[in-house]
Amino acid sequence: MRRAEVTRTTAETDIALSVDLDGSGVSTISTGVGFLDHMLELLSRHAMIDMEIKAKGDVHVDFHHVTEDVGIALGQAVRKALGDMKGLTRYADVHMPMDETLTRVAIDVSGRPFLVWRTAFPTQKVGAFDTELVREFFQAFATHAAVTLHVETLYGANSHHIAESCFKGLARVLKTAFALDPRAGDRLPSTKGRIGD
Ligand SMILES: [Mn+2]
Repeated sequence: MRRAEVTRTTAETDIALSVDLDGSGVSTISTGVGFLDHMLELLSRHAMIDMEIKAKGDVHVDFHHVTEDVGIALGQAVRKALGDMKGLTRYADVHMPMDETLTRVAIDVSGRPFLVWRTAFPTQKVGAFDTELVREFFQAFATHAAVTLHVETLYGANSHHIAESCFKGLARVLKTAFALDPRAGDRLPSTKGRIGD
């Protein structure tokens, strides 16, 4: 059972979240931030990871804390759910189109947190959401899931499309990299015999 729950409470946010890596992409998501809910729903659907996420944040300040903290909690839950990583596919990459936008996402479920971010947004906001928070989410997720993640938008003109291509790209690399490879059996995907350091 590759499932995990995380609760995380600070003075800024209160988050309860669960994931099932072997789900069918069903989610119940409520963060108080419409655009973030939209991104997390499509992340769940295209990663085929079931997600329940309830988050309350200090959204009267702005959406920064809740976006970053959901990224932290989701990363922690995913890392927990991955367990011993035996038989894991580990690597994946995708070119994700979204109308005029094309974003490339590559992952190594390495146990080593790293984010390379080469994505810029033509506008400061999508609706009420600050586009710079997309990077904050990815940074928090990569750090706490302990994955090496490269995101590069090759071209694109619409901020909503650019954000969506990043999240859908993440979804598809998680789906592939988290899949168990039947030929690997219970071996770790590392000639070193361990993942993480
Ligand atoms: Mn959309």
